[in-house]
Amino acid sequence: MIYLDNAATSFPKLPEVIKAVNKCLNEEGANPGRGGYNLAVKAARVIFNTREQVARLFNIDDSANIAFTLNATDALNMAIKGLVKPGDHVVTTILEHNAVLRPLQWLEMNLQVAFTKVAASPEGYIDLKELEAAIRPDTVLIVANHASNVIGSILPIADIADIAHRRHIPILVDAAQTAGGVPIDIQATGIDMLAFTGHKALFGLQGTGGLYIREDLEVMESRQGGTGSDSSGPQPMVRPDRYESGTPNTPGLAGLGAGVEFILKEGVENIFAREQALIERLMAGFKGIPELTMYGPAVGAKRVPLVSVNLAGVSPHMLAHTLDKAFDIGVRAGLHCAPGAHQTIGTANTGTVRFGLNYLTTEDEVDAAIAALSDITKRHE
Ligand code: ALA
Repeated sequence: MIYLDNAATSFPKLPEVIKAVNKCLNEEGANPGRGGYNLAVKAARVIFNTREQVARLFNIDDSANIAFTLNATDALNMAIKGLVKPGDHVVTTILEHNAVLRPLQWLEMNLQVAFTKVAASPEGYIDLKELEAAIRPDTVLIVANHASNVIGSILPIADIADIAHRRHIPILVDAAQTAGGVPIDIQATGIDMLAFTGHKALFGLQGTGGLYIREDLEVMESRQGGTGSDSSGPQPMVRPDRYESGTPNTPGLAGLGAGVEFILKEGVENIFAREQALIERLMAGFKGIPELTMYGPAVGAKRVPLVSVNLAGVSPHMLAHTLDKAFDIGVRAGLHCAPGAHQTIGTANTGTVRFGLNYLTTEDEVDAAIAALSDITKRHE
């Protein structure tokens, strides 16, 4: 089949990733940090190595400031609920995924937290002046996605971080769609918290992700429990133990380490350039189909390798169904868990069909998607 739903999760995983998971299950499968015998030490080393690789990828000084989580949603919940207190105010954008919006809505309903969503243009960009104007004296956090999972636009997170820091407010970046595909430099941008998932552009397994928290930023842990360290007293405050109670997903993290190693070897800049070329090729082909509406930045503008479309007279679900049944092409249809992004492009009722490419997508697969769309369009004429 032709898999073009990489914005939901990358598939297939790299052979290196599968090998590392297998190796962990076969040779390193003890409980890390819960024993001094050889196998437990090997398991702990797997996790340490992955933490170090992730730190290299994002230019994080001390890998202990990275906590592994279940996914980006888990990381975002931990960051938002761990920092925001009753009565506080948060600034965010209309483009956010429910992984940001729903924790904020929960805080609004239960802890009198207020939040302001900054609007976006149909191309998926926000006005930085509007963002700055939304900051109030009680604003304690700015949360923004690095790229929209519906529109594909990339937000200027370094500029947003500058605004936040001028006002002494921390910034949390949702890098679910960018980690591994778009350069992110924590030291250069001063981003205070970065939530990432392991199973998209990092090529890891589902059930892996993480949260970077600036060393001196106080964020409450989301759960307490066994950490394998300092068993006798209350929850240890030492990082990353504070944020990682419970047995971790060691095999998943072994795979994540191999995925990040691959990315470091290829170079994020090169990955971005290839993905940019692939999505431009797809969009240039789609442009030749007048019945097709493409959303987001114009062909040639920087974006993550996804594009949402609608074909006149065909519902997104029907289009995705036809792509699957007649052409063996897998894409995501409908609403993609970011209602404000859909409002922004006028697809709140119907949704879109989203094509999600990645570094491993081939030109032939892109061309097959263009040909399939042309064919379906002709059938509906
Ligand atoms: N958040 C993922 C997506 O955009 C699952 O599809």
